[in-house]
Amino acid sequence: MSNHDRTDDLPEKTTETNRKNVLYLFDVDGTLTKPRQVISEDLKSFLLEKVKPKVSVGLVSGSDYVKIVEQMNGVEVANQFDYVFCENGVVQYRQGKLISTQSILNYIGEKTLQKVINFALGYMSKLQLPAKRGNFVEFRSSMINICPVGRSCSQAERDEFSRYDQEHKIRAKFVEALQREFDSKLVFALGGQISVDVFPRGWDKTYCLGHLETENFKEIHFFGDKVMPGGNDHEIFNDSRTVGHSVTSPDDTKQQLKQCLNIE
Ligand code: M1P
Repeated sequence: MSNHDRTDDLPEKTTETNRKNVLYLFDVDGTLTKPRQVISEDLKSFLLEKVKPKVSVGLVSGSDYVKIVEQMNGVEVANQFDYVFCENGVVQYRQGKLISTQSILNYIGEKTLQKVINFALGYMSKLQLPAKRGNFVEFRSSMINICPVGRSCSQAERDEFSRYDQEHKIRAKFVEALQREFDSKLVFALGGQISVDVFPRGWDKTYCLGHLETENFKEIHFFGDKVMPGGNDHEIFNDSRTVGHSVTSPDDTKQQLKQCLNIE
């Protein structure tokens, strides 16, 4: 599915492929990899050997650089993408070099930051879940990631929380409580499977599009799985500067790429 319907002037398929004027931008978790897992050898080769010769390629994720590199199975692979936008593009890398970064701490200040962290820890302390582990608040350059099960959970505990969350709407209710407590300068978005990302309004994935303004792409295609309202791909998927493609898994991403670029 694509957001083509809302933008009749933008083609769903890339008609004239050209590395210089077409960019394909990919979310990572759920789009190129299973949540927090490493990209498959098959999809990696497909992207770098079949897609990249036709169009420029970039990554945009809520995760930080270290995690993106891990999920691309190493820095050599990550560096082959023309753009690596970490933390929604607030932290930007090209060919392994840090190009720009911003700080949520400078932006909102220590006092507000602590209010958010204290409220979140208080709220989470009252939750009874199938499991609770460690690292409930992860501080990043551009965002705070809050995780009720704790980011140090195992893969099995992550999957268990995800199922429990789908049934009991733990994170959705948490987001509502955060939104009631804090003003609209902050956004609370469902991160991936187990967490909530907190960042200043405007620092969602559309942030990276600002970095691309001077690159003069004729088309920017975005592929993501969390395109529903409240999902962290929603804004960029619906942005008028992109042709959005909604995918359901890494396999679906590959199928859609084959169609868009007429690759066998
Ligand atoms: O998909 C990107 C998200 O990946 C992680 O989410 P989770 O651990 O909840 O699956 C986090 O890094 C999150 O910040 C990020 O948006």
